[in-house]
Amino acid sequence: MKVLVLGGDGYLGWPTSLHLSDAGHDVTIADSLVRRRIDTELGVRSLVPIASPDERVAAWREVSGKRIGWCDVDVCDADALQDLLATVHPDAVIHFAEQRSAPYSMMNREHAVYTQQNNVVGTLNLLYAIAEVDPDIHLIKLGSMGEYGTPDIDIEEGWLDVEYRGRRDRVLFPKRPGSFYHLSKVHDSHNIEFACRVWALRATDLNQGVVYGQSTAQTVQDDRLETRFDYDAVFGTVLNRFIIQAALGEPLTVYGSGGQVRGFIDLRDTCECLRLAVENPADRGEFRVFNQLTETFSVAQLARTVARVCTDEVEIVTLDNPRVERESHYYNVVHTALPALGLRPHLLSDTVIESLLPLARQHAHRVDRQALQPAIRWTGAVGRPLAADGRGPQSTDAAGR
Ligand code: NAD
Ligand code: USQ
Repeated sequence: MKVLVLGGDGYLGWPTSLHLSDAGHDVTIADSLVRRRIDTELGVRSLVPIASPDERVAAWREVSGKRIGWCDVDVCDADALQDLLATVHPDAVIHFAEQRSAPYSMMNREHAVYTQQNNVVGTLNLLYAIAEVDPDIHLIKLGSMGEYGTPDIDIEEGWLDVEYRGRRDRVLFPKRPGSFYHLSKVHDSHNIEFACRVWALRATDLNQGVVYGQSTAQTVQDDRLETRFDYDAVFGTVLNRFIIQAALGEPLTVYGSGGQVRGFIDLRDTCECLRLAVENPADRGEFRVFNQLTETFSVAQLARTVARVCTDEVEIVTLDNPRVERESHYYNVVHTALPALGLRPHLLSDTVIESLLPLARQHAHRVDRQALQPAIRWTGAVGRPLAADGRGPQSTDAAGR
């Protein structure tokens, strides 16, 4: 199949593109490279060095003999996006191209506005482009488990059957997200559902949990095929951060009591879920939602697991929680749709954690240890004047620290 991957230069987009290409699909990547510019803004860099786009596709061609197309397109540029869709005319579009850090979106007003503008406008542009070019194109959109928040009832896959005062209906699952970033995903989901209902588009919304890991069968074939690995407190996600902190001899930073439970998924399974979604499209008019996670853990449980597996002495510190979130709550998520399509998950094991420790030690010299500490508080920017350096990704100043 012909697949267009928006955001294909990112942590997930690049290994997914390789996985799809390896599986025989014809892949084109579009990315504005804004994520690389945000590294400059924050004064950090991926723990593992990443090659330039040209080097990446050339390396893949050398290693596999397969071609991946590449273009520099901002999804917020509606005309450029529609031209791209008309030129490539894909069977499926995978949309990874969003600002994806919750702390970044909570830095101040400008970062909240940038996040919602980039994400909501980009997705709206994509819905219009699909409707104009070919409504048969299958949209596969990366959503987030954090859209649901932590309700006191089971979390269904996107939809909820309700009975109220003797009548029944099927409604979108009520959402209570925990950051302006996660809210942008909720707005996207509503816009996509509307476009499926009104224009009969076909869409799959993948409400994914927190991803961990760095290597896939394709990325290990050449250094130039490696994907990014974020360790800093703005873009680094919790399990990746704990593993890197343990490898560097730094304390593992548990926010609050650590009783927060989240869904998790191995990077290799993310790539496979995307392949399954591409090869099993939604029907015309269907807004299909999959909860894309394989296991749930509390943050404290993950810290203890990483500390046990790391042979060196590891300290776990409990920090005053910079976020506003429940630290003790019910959490039970339905996630049967992807296994029903054939997903055979890689569950978190000591071997997975052990395999990442040497990688982190190998690149330890690239780490700015101060960037490991959380500096963005959910309540921090409210009622205070904006920092002069907090202008968003075009700025090259260190923001928020
Ligand atoms: P990432 O930041 O590494 O990659 C996103 C890519 O999209 C970057 O290469 C960036 O340059 C590009 N991009 C952003 N805005 C763009 C725009 N306007 N036009 C063109 N390109 C643009 O993020 P990731 O971790 O690979 O996440 C990809 C998607 O998966 C995001 O939508 C994210 O919300 C979702 N997700 C990620 C995780 C996770 O744990 N990493 C978990 C659940 C969901
Ligand atoms: N946490 C710590 N210590 C840390 C970092 C995080 O205790 O050093 C805690 C946070 O307080 C939170 C949990 O770990 O309770 C998860 O935080 P995270 O930064 O790993 O994940 P989150 O901010 O939710 O965002 C990440 C991705 C985002 C994706 C989301 C999936 O950045 O793109 O949407 O995971 S989910 O969490 O399921 O919504």
